[in-house]
Amino acid sequence: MSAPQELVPQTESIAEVYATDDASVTSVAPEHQQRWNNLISQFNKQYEHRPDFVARSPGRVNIIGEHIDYNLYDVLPTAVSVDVIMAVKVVPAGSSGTTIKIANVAPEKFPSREFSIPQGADVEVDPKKHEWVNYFKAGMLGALKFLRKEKTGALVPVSMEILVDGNVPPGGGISSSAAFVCASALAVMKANDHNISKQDLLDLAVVSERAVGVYSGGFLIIASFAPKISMDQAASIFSKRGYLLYTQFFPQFKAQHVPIPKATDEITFLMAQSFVTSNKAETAPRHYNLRVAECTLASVILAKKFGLTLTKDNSSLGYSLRNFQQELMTKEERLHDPLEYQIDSVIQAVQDVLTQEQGYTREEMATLLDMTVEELESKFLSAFPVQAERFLLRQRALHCFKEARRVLDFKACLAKASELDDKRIRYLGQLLNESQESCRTAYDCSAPEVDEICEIARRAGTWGSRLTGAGWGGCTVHMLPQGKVEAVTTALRNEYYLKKFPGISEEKLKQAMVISKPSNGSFVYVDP
Ligand code: NG1
Ligand code: MG
Repeated sequence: MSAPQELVPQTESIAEVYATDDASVTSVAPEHQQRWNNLISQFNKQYEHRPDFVARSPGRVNIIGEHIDYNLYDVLPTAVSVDVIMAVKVVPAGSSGTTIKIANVAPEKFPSREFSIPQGADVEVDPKKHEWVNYFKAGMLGALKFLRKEKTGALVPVSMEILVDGNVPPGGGISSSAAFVCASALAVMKANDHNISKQDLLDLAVVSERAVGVYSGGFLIIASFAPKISMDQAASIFSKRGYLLYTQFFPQFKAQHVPIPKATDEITFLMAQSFVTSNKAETAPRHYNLRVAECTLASVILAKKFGLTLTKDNSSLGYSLRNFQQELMTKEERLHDPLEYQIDSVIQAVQDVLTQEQGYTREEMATLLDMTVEELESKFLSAFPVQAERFLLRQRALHCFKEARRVLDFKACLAKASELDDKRIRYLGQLLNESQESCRTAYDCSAPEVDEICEIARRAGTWGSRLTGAGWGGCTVHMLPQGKVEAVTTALRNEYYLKKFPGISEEKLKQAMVISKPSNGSFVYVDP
């Protein structure tokens, strides 16, 4: 018998956990109790009274399904144990408006800030100024917009005193930004006495995070070009301890908790940073943005070749590979063929139609689409900066379809039994390794350092190792038996971190590797 895969109740409110609850349901992992206690006592010192509640949202790791969320294909992320916790005391708003005092447990890195919001005004976020409080402001902006829509009459947001502790390694594939924005939005909702549903928190957090895009030369370089509903926030909000979050975006957002069955040797996930980060503002036009554009162009060119008309969808530029799949299938096939078969058909379609290994120029794509180069550029290459001579449509589309298939295979394998035998575990590992190989070759989003980390880790005993997040450096994820954690982390320490960064501090090494079981999503802890 396999464990049930539960559909996530999207309208359910964010859980509220009470200080009096039994420790096993409080969701605060015992190993984090110290950090929570410290947050409360530091709050006491800073503001001279106790907080009313703590809002919390975790980072996330994508286990499999890379660079396919913006093609509206299903992904399998989960929340991790590192998170942002935010202690809050509500202060009735004064006549002059709302005042926010926000401090961090590490004030030398994240200095305290105080700002006011005049009555009826929006929170102002200046994305050109890189400031840690921008993430809070972004969450607050979304939350207040939401509250204004909900409430009749004028909204007078309460003032807040806040102390933050975040231990999600920043800038590295674990979505510290989503954790921060979700926790902030949740804190503002709770402070203003609104029990928000998971779905509403998701919708507003996705929009919020766009307020902290990365700007360069006056252009918004990175906002979320991911779907309008993003995997990052979904995983941070909806995840459940012990489960992966099977997240679907097409035709609309839906999520399901997929249990990880027992195995003889307990399955563990390890995240390891490469510490090579490309400057996203600089590289996005050649990396992330370009991939989004390539996939969109592949979708519309495929559709054109098959004489199909795509209806606009929820993806960043309105046309996704999932959308093409939908249109290519006959009604019969859509109804009766398992998704796996349907994906096999689109893979064949790409192989037949997008034959140019060397990629496509703007002129070639315009000809294929019966439009001028100017039209092509204004339609597909102007929403955000993209730099490329050639667009590798074949390779990108093949990666996406095959990765989408791997997600389904991974999920199906988890669902097959309540206990995973060796053969199945090895199969899951193989899917992860294939994902990495495809990211490296077809999608060209790995980095030599990432490949090296994966090789070292596999040699030391992981079942599967791959990049996670956007790539081009960044973070890796590994599936391994609990019994191999010591061997793998030691190998990475000696063969990667100490070798590549001699003199690396212990603190940095501690941040380098995070061992995590799939964890709970957002919740509010009341009366700590
Ligand atoms: P990271 O690099 O972890 O922020 C990004 C996207 C995801 C997804 C992955 C690639 C944002 C905020 N997140 O993740 O939605 O597309 O890349 O799978 O852009
Ligand atoms: Mg992010």
